[in-house]
Amino acid sequence: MSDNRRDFLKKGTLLGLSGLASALLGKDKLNQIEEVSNQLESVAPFIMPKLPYAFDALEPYIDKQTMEIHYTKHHQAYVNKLNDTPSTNLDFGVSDAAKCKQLDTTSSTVVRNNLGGHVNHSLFWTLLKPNPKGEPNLPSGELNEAIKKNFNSFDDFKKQFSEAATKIFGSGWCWLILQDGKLKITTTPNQDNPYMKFATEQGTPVLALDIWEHAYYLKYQNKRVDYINNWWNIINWQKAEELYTKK
Ligand code: MN3
Repeated sequence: MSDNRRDFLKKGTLLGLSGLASALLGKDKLNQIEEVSNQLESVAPFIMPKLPYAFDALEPYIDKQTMEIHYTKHHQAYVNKLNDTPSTNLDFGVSDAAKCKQLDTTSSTVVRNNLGGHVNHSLFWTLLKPNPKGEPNLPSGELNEAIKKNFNSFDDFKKQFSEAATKIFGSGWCWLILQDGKLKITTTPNQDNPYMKFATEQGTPVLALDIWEHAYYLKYQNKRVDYINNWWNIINWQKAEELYTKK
């Protein structure tokens, strides 16, 4: 949901509540409620996105317990931490992804890690989709053409992406990004992402793969390669295509 739409809905809800409160409590109470709601909005501007499927929907590739902990504990913690961090010096009138572009090397590490964590996971969830029968899962359309143009073939792309993801030392993310009209594979450490100015490669993410151990350890333990190989079955190529064609 866009920030504008989210704001609109939030304000709509508050107006509805205010109207009810006004009828029940009178105008003074209404003003108090408005004041409290404005304060709430200013201290808690980051919101968890709804997971677009059930925790067990990505089985057998990503198990239910991993998904539940990943979403309700890890992602929620990034959002909570962000909302608990005062005075972030961010311009809040833009999307969360655009807020990442405002960061520089002098920015607070807490904001960098948790804003990155929030944006990366929000993207990651939408780039996954259930495939319980293990049907072939390949890109199509413009994105497929661009992959072939930039990497020779889908198989070459898959190999290069998997290698880059396998080689990440410690925790990080593997990305397919669009940079000056070209597709590129890149990685970031920790919760950095290619929106950030100080990333090795900057661009618009088209695919995102979480390589933190919390994303796979319960099911795969040290076998990161198996997690990566299985991830190809549950990529939401339709969403990737959307990100690519939006450019
Ligand atoms: Mn994660």
